[in-house]
Amino acid sequence: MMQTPDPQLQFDLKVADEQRIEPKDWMPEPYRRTLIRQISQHAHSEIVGMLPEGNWITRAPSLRRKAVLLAKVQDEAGHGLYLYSAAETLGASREQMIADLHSGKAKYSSIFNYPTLSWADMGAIGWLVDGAAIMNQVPLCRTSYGPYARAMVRICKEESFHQRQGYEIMMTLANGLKEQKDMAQDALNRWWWPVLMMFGPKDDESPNTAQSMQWKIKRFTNDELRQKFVDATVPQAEYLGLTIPDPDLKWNEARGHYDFGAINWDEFWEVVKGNGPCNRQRLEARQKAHAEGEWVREAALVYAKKREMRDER
Ligand code: FAQ
Repeated sequence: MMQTPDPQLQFDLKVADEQRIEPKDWMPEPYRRTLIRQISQHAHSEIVGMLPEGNWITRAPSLRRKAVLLAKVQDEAGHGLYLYSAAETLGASREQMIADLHSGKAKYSSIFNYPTLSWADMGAIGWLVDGAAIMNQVPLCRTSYGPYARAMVRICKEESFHQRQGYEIMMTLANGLKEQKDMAQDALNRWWWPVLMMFGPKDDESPNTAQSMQWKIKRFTNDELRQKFVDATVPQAEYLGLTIPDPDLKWNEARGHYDFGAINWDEFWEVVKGNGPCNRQRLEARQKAHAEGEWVREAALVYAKKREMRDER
């Protein structure tokens, strides 16, 4: 690669050459800000995303299901922590990121503002929400910022286990009693459209996509990933014998893709603005957990000081 004293040119050449940008490299300020925004919102999504499923840990129908769900929710906590650490390498402080989540300033994924009403929702979340997350996150393993790309490799491996465990719940319900199959269908009916919204606004209404694609932070646009998800998921629903709640869903031979119906973008923006069915409840749960964890943070600080004093001696 050409060596140049111009840092902007050096950065552009590195990105063009598929090299990773590392924390100590020079980077344009808007690139840093975009990454902090996306990575911290991604971290918040993992942490808030523990709540809808955490709601079912005590009510899982068997010991095996409980152990699996517990492991999944713990993985999500881990993902949040790697992602906060990745954002910290860009100069963001953990305290500030968390304060922004708690004040409602920072966004997190719209999907986690919907309620989990039945056990079948654990199946639908694993199958569809984790399925959508993988579709979006596998390309992020090749994102241009090194620490984010490396965090995504492990996260994607765990997400694929999450997706399989959800699909397995759906298979059990879909092949069970009529009541169980109805529960699975009801969960699919309620989660399908919010899951399509997870990919973000349509490309022509997505202010960040063009620049993020140019910087190779994003590798596909929101609409491209949404289409890939629909194409991959329709045969999975057919295998389950369940019906996707979209009368306009139809294979388009000429495009080689499924056509699908219109997404309710008014609903999406309402949820993003804080007016979804569970936004308030989710934020309150996080604020409460943070306040109740105060003593842990205090104890950790005192302990770190003690060790420092001991090491000085
Ligand atoms: N919800 O210009 P764009 C998981 C905002 S998976 C809320 O298109 P961008 C795993 C967007 O921030 C879920 N807000 O933005 C799990 C922007 O506002 P801002 C998390 C949304 O960044 C599974 C504005 O709309 N995954 O947690 C949403 O280029 C099961 C305009 O949008 C990630 O975060 C939305 N759905 O593209 C855990 C993946 N969509 O920030 C537990 C990484 C858009 O300018 C259980 N993130 N907005 O104020 C990304 O790939 C991107 O950030 C997108 C949005 C694709 C989400």
